[in-house]
Amino acid sequence: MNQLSHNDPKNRLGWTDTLEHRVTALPISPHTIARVISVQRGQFLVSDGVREWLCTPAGRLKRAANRDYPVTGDWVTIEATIVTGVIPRTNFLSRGAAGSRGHRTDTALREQAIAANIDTVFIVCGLDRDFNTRRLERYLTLVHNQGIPPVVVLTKADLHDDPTPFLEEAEAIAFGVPVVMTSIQDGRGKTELEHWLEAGKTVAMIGSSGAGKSTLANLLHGTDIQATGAISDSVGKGRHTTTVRELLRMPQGGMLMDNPGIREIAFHEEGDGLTSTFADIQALAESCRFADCSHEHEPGCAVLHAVQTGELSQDRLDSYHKMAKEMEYIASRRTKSADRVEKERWKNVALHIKNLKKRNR
Ligand SMILES: Nc1nc2c(ncn2[C@@H]2O[C@H](COP(=O)(O)OP(=O)(O)OP(=O)(O)O)[C@@H](O)[C@H]2O)c(=O)[nH]1
Ligand SMILES: [Zn+2]
Repeated sequence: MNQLSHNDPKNRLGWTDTLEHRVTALPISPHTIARVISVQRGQFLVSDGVREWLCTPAGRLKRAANRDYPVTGDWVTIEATIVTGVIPRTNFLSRGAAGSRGHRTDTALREQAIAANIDTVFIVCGLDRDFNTRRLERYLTLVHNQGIPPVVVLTKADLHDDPTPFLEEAEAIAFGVPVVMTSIQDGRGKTELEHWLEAGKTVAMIGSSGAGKSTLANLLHGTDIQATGAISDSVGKGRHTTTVRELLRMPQGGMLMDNPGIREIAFHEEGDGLTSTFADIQALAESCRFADCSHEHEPGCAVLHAVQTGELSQDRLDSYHKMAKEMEYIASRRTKSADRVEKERWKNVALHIKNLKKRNR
């Protein structure tokens, strides 16, 4: 089996042994592999570790289901300036088919990949008005659901004489997920975060606008690699505060991803993210009288009891219920569309049998 060549320029972009092995199983030449740095209006900016160039997708990919269309972070096969295929992804961040939420959809619900091949997600949260534990919970659930390990990054720590209470509050929610405080003023947190950016690693950032993602990228890179809100505004770029290169090569050896699509991800998975984010409620629920207790009105509910005694905050329970409902809704939509697909299939089988009978008559 092919071993990873140490002077392969692709290594600088996060190419690994695992990918090398995956590719040796495919009928393609390894010379035509590059990584997608950004996607814009049907064009891909790709890099092979030496140079960057623009490509367009092969017709086959355009017709393919959303799932197979290349996204930022993908490793792709290329012929000249045509992207011919996507190398199987290690993982991907996704959302349900865009715009279908709350509307009638004629096609079955599809997962739409937004970014691929990510080792860690930095959940970026500013220690200003942006700090919101409910939103942090949502982000944690979201990232857990996608099966990618998160790290919580609390930016703008310099805005407080003692930011420790925020750290403690975040840690209480994050249940074992690392929480790191940073500041562009004094550079704290940088060394701790660098560990996730080692050679071969790709980190994606998620967080609201103004949370400090671009500033964090600059802090970690050591130079102004990403335009921050303030800088963009001064050159009149207005609200478009993030530049087009979505995958940045970092001096630590890894790659950092700042992709606008990731910011818009909606919940799409029922998964077990709810369980990992609300481990405290899950633990209490084991003492509920009914195994399928919804913790809303049932007698003998240990969760409601914990709210009464003050052990659990009403806010946290509300947040849990809200998220559970959202996931239930998405799961039911998924089941419905699966039912529809199944019905279609049987209709076709029935037609086929009818035709066979006709022919044999
Ligand atoms: N005091 C302080 N301000 C910060 C820090 N990090 C970011 N900011 C400020 O917060 C604002 C938003 O930061 P950005 O890095 O542009 O935020 P962003 O998440 O990239 O925003 P979008 O590009 O809109 O998604 C800017 O005015 C920054 O100067 C920090 O560590 N300390
Ligand atoms: Zn209960």
